[in-house]
Amino acid sequence: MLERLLVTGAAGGIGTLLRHKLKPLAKTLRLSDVADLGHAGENEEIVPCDLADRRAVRQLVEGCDGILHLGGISLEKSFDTLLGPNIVGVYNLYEAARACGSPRILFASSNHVTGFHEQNTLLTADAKLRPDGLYGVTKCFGEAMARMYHDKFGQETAIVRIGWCAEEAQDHRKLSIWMSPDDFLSLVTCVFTVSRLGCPVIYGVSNNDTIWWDNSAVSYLGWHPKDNAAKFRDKIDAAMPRPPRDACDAVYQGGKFTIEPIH
Ligand code: NAI
Ligand code: 15L
Repeated sequence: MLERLLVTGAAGGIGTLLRHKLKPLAKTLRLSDVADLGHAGENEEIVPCDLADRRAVRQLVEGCDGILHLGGISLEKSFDTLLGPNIVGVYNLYEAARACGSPRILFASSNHVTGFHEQNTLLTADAKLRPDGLYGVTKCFGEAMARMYHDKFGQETAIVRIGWCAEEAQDHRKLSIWMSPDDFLSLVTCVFTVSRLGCPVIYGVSNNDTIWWDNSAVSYLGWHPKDNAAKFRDKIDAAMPRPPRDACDAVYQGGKFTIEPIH
């Protein structure tokens, strides 16, 4: 069991889904965000922090032996909006970790680092980066930081390219990229308990019927996602037509992110 697990971006969508489920992993959960996190529950500490504030991040990381890094901008936005949380913030986090004994990190990367690959391509961990926007480019930066700090300093990071983590898949593309909160929780557990992690790329996806990503390189983690988005297929078919075969949502893994302008 970890002594103190830091969760950045804890007030966000995934942080809210996982907040209570993470409790068995650590004696103390240190929850951080710029947004309101409510009151600290049992075994919780609330530490507000802007990831772009280097000194504050250094203090935030002090005393933590694991970091679940969810914080940042999670959608396509202007470069100026992304710069603080997703670029400066990631540098601040890795430098703070280096100064604080290199606690293991799970970095929430995204399927948008490879969003311009077509949906009929099966990607392995060493697939070429093909970001579908500036948001994806910032996640490529985060992945590169993780790799460099591993090669230079031995810092361990699980680079998790999350598909869509939510209670439900709501459209046809998400049937292929959905990861249930329970499957993410079991991945987080594997990442923070496996004896040697290294710096692997892991596709964050459940055991769905249609699969675009191959996780065979990380079988040593012992992660076996159990849920399957197929249970949402009838509801989605009833709610909307399938996208036309030449629509971005049906061609590219990144879907509509591929047609976002530079904001
Ligand atoms: P979210 O947008 O709901 O939550 C992100 C949190 O980060 C927010 O609560 C926000 O206040 C916080 N944040 C933003 N700027 C900050 C700053 N400067 N300092 C401190 N905190 C800041 O995102 P969500 O959906 O919970 O995703 C979590 C992470 O996983 C994100 O990094 C996202 O890019 C990544 N991800 C999520 C996916 C999903 O399915 N939800 C898919 C792929 C990647
Ligand atoms: C992401 O990276 C986003 O954070 C999430 O909100 C979804 O848009 C997801 O990708 C997706 O690809 O649907």
